[in-house]
Amino acid sequence: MSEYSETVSWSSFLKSIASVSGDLSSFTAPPFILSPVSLSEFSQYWGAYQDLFLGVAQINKQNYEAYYPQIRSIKSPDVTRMLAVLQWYLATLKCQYTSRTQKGAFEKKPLNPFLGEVFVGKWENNESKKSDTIFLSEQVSHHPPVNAFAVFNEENNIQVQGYSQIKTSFSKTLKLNVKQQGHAILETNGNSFLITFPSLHLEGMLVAAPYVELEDTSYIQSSCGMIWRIEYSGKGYFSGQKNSFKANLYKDAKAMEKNEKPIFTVNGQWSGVSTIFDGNKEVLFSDQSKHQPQPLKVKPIENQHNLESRKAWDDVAKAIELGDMKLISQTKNKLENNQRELRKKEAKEKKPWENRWFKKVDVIKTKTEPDFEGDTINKLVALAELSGISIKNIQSGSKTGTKEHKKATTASHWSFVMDNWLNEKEITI
Ligand code: HCR
Repeated sequence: MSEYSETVSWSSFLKSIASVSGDLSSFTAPPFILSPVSLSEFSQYWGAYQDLFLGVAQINKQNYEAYYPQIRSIKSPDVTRMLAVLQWYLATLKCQYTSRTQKGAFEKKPLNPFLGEVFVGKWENNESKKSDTIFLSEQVSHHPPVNAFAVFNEENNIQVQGYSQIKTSFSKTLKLNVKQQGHAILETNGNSFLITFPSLHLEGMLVAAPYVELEDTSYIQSSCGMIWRIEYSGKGYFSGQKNSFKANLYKDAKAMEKNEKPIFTVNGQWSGVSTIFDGNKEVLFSDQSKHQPQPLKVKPIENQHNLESRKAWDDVAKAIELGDMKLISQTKNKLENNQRELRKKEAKEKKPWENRWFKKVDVIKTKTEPDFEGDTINKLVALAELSGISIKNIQSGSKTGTKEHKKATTASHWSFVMDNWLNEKEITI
């Protein structure tokens, strides 16, 4: 329970959200529930655990048995890679969904990024530039809000890219439900992995301490055929603990659909400790407290471009920190009006906004044309086919057999264009 739970403002806030439906971005929240951080910063969590991320790239025939000495039945580098990808992925979940609610803090409404907003930085690994991991995030659409991201390390030959579009809705019981569209694709040394996103909801609203709980299922499909099915639950479903999950590794999607015996089962808390069944023996798989997220290095605001998130939102962020509602709306209105003017100007001049580092590719259309855009989009199509996951613009991880898949007609996806980044003249890291 937080200090706000018994205040009049929290109860009037609860009353006001009861009347909101659909898009949370159109809802004006009181200052104490506003975060000074833009949602465009959230995708940095994909790279935060540099040791685990780069570790995936270093697995080979010679060293794969040494990665998980406690697990005796690992038979190939592919299996070690699947385990390492899961371990990295679980760590990113911890960052994505719990990093703002540590030490008594609670989830707040992040700033809603404007079209073209970017957030960039790097994780420095040692002296050479090639060994730095670069992080790029770009708001590629405002209505609906879509954030695209890429995290890559040249020296280690590893990259994860993707995009997320969220849909929020409040239930009658004041639960905030969030569904995600989009995916992430991890590529390293000839291996690729399609990662779908779970649904989530906020718990703790009635006691003024909202936190994220994941729900349903997500998948990690590898180009080697193997697939992880990860099921999420809160307190009391699989166990008495919050942030619980159960992940089954199958040799392929067919074995998963037929509910065959998995190669491995991992159980536990994605924000804490998990164990793995090695034959009949249960051994430790991952302990999140043993890995620390590495902070992203971001340029000081004075050296940033006007499109860079922290510079663009600086006045609003300061007003939020002061808790000054009048100043918050003044500074926010200024930014939003500037954006409206820009859109009008673009419409008048018939020059629509051009995205910077990401390109929208229509998978259905391009599949029938010889100039199929971008290698990664090819991989997305191939991985989706292997897994039976829909390539259409519906909830992340939906299967091809569902009603939603049959009804949907579009399949456009955001893809990172490395050349655009290499030719970037204005934004620096
Ligand atoms: C739900 C959420 C906004 C969306 C955030 C997403 C789903 C965005 C994509 C990222 O890759 C993963 C991610 C992580 C965040 O945990 C999730 C946010 C948590 C809270 C925030 C709500 C909109 C906050 C609402 C606050 C209430 C009290 C009004």
